[in-house]
Amino acid sequence: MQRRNFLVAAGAAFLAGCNEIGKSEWFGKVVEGAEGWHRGLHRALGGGRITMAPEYTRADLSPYFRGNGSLTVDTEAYRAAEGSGFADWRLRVGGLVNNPGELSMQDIRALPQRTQITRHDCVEGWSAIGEWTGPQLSSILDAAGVQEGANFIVFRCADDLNGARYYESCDMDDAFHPQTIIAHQLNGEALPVRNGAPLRLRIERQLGYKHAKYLTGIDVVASLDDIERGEGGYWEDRGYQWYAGI
Ligand SMILES: Nc1nc2c(c(=O)[nH]1)N[C@H]1C(S)=C(S)[C@@H](COP(=O)(O)O)O[C@H]1N2
Ligand SMILES: [Mo]
Repeated sequence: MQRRNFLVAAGAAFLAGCNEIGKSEWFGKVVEGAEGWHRGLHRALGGGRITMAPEYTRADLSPYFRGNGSLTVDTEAYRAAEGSGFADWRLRVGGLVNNPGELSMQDIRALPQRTQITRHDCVEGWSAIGEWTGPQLSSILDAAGVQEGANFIVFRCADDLNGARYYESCDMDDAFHPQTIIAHQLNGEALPVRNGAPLRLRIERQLGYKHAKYLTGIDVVASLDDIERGEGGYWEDRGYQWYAGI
C-alpha cells in the first residue's frame, strides 16, 4: 500500500478562531491540539509519494455543473435549513475520535481552506469541471483526534435515494489526502442545492458517486461491516465498486 505524507497543521487556525461568535463548543475544545494516532502514523511514515488528481484552470470550468442523483433533500428540516441559508447546519464528527462533536458552518469556514479545480467523472457517462473550496478532511480529523484502530471514514448524508439513506466511506489514505475536502463552495459561491448544499465531499481520485452530498456527519470506524448492507456506500450496497479509482 502506498503511504502518503500530508501537510496539515490545523492547530494554529483553531487557536485563532476559538473565541469568535458562531464557533461551536467543540471548536474551542479542540484547541488543546489533539494529536491523533493516524496523524502520528502518517508523520512517521512521511516522505511517501502522493498521487494527485489533475487540477485545471478557471478557463476549463464547465459553464454549468449539473446535479445528479438527489437534487435536493425532501424533508421539512432541509427546506427550513435552505430557507435560512444553512446558517444553523452542523457537521457531526463521531466514532473513534478523542473529541466527538459538531462543527458549525462558521467552524468549517474558519479552518484553513483549499480551492481546487477538478474534473468530476460520473459512471453514467458525463464529466464536469468545477472549482471547489473547503477545509481538508485531514484538518477536521486532526482536530477530532483519530484513535488507534480506525480504518475508515463514513460520510453521512441527509437524503434518501429510492427510499434508502445515501452514505459513503473511504480509507485513511484518501481521508488524509490533500485533495480530500469538505466543500462548501462551487465556483466561488455557496454550494447550490443540486450539488449538495451546504456541504459535500470532494475525493478527487475517485468517481462521482463517492462524492457524498448533503453531509450531516462523519464517523471514524474500524469496520464497514455493520453499516447499512456492509459494502461501504449506497451504490456499493447495490453492486458498485467500493474503491472507485479514476
Ligand atoms: N447524498 C448524495 N450524494 C451523492 C449522490 C446522491 O444521490 N446523494 N449522487 C452521487 C453521484 S452518482 C454523483 S455523479 C455526484 C453528482 O454530483 P453533482 O450533483 O454535484 O453533479 O454526487 C454523488 N453524491
Ligand atoms: Mo454518478
